[in-house]
Parts: sequence; C-alpha cells; structure tokens
Amino acid sequence: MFQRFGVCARVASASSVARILVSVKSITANQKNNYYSSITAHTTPTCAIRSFGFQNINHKHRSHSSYCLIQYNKSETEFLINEMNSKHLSAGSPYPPLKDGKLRFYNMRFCPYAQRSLLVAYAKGVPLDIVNVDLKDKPEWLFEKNPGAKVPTIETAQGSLYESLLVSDYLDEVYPKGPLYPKDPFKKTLDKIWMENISKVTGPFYRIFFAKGDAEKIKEGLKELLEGLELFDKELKKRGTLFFAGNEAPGMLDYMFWPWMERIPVLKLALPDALDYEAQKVKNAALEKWRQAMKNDPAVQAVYISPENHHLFMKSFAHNPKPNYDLLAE
Ligand SMILES: N[C@@H](CCC(=O)N[C@@H](CS)C(=O)NCC(=O)O)C(=O)O
Repeated sequence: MFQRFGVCARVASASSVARILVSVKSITANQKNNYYSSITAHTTPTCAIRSFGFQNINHKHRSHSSYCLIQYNKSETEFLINEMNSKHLSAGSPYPPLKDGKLRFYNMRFCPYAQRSLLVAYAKGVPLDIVNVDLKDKPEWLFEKNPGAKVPTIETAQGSLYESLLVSDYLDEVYPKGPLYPKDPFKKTLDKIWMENISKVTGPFYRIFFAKGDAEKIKEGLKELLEGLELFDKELKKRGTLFFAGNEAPGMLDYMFWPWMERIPVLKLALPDALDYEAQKVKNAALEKWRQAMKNDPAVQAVYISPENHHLFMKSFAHNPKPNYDLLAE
C-alpha cells in the first residue's frame, strides 16, 4: 500500500534527491486537483522520477535499472495536503463527498490542535482529504462527526475520531511506518507527561493574547509563559538531544508541542517591547536550537505559517466576531 504513494527513483546523490523533490513540487502544484494521476518526470540522467500517485502507478519505465523506493520521504507527500489552504466551509455548505484512498480530516487552517495531527499525518505519509471548516458558522454535518464540532476531527471507515492527542496517537498506530513514540514504556509515558506540561505554555500564551491590552494580565501571562518555556528548555538539556525524541528526527512530543512554538514569535510582533527576546533565546539555548531544527523538518515546513500571518489571524480572532479563516485561501 505504501508503495502507492511513494516515488520510484534512481538516485545518484543527495542533491539529485533534492532536485526530484523540487520537480515533484512543481508538477504537483499544477496537478493539485488530480492526485490520482500518474506523474512521470525526468530531472537528471541519473535521477528520474518514474511514478507518483496512489491509485494509478505508472509501470512503463520499469525497464530502468537500480530503482529504489523512497518510502515516507516526508517532502514527497507534501502535495497530499495542499488542500490545506482551501476556503473554510460554513453553515449551509453541502457535505463534501469522501475521496477514495484518503482520510477525511476536518481542519481550520490556523488551529494549533489540528496542526498537531496534520504534522503527524504528514510525517507518516498519510494521504489526507482536508476539509477546512468555519468554526464561527459551522456546517451542520460537522456536528454529526463530532458533537463538539471541533477540529481536528477525522472520519475513518469505523466512524469519526477527535481530540488532537488521540487522533495523533491513532494515526501513529494505524500507519505503523515511522513510529513517533519511544518503544520503551517508561520513555513513552514520560513523553505523555510532557504533553500534559504543554498547557504550561499554551495557557499563558492565550491569556496574553486575550488580555486585550490589560498590562497587569500581560505581565502575569509573560512571567508564566517564560517559566513554562524554561521547563521545556531544562527538559531538553536533561535529555541532551536535539529533539525531545532524540537526535535524528522529531517524535510525537516534538510535534505536539510545535504548533505553539511556531506561534511564539508572534509575541515579538504584538508586544515588541515587552521582553528582551534575544536574551530569552540565549537563556533557553536548547529550546532555541530545537526550534531551529524543527523549522527544517519537512512536516513542519509543509504546514508552516509565518509569524506575520499568525499575527494577522490572531488579531482578526481577538478583535472581530468573525476571524479571517480564509487569510491564506487560494
Ligand atoms: N482539546 C481539543 C481542542 C480542539 C479545539 O479547541 N479546536 C478549536 C480550534 S483551534 C475548535 O475547534 N474550536 C471550535 C469550538 O470550540 O467550537 C483538541 O486537542 O483537539
């Protein structure tokens, strides 16, 4: 099954791989409404993409020798989730029919909880059918999928599931390739404890943004936020690794924490004089190194929103009855 959305390529070097990825991106941008089509592209004489897509594999170039299947190379599944920036459906919108071979994922482009599960889906190469929903004017059918009508919600063959941590765990289990938890039960439980600790960052973060300029509330929120960030910095220093999951790649805890760390730079835009931001980076050096490494992760990059756009959205959210969900809509 996984071969269905892999890329068969003959690879000469790392730079060839990079060229393949560039090529795949440009092709798929043009073919974004046609995921099922087979794509054949040639980059260099030593490096040719032979087939792409997960319904219809193109076998016609099988005569070429020394193919390797690059399974789960994260960047290659980027096109699978390029519905991410589609318009948010609101009340009265007809229920969009399910798509074969894809997992229906109800999303809101700026939701950090949905982002958690998108990161996991992306990291594991899960083909998604993303439907963005307007959370202030919810489509009626969303309540049938999740009584709270929140995102993320996914629709599986057995029914709907929701809650970002649980959906992420489900995806990790159902798509076993590239497990995101440590095998060791103690380490896995420890990571789950740290997932609970994420609220020590998210709580004050939102209190600052919803303080509506109340200087006392902002000061209190910033103090708590810095304490929360320091906890994570200390934990990383204790582990002595680049990511919480080790030195190689992010794991579940890394992905569950990231969405708020992507949003932290918004503070500097919203409250430029409230903190010595550079000094904070030096103080929380392990966390800053982690942040930079996370920014290079293909899953993070695929779903990434810039601080400027987060800021625009958060302003629209804090000050308007109707947030600008479609800020990035194409
Ligand atoms: N605990 C939930 C929180 C999800 C959540 O609050 N999502 C927000 C968007 S960021 C939502 O759907 N809000 C709509 C509502 O509360 O009605 C999770 O982890 O999935």
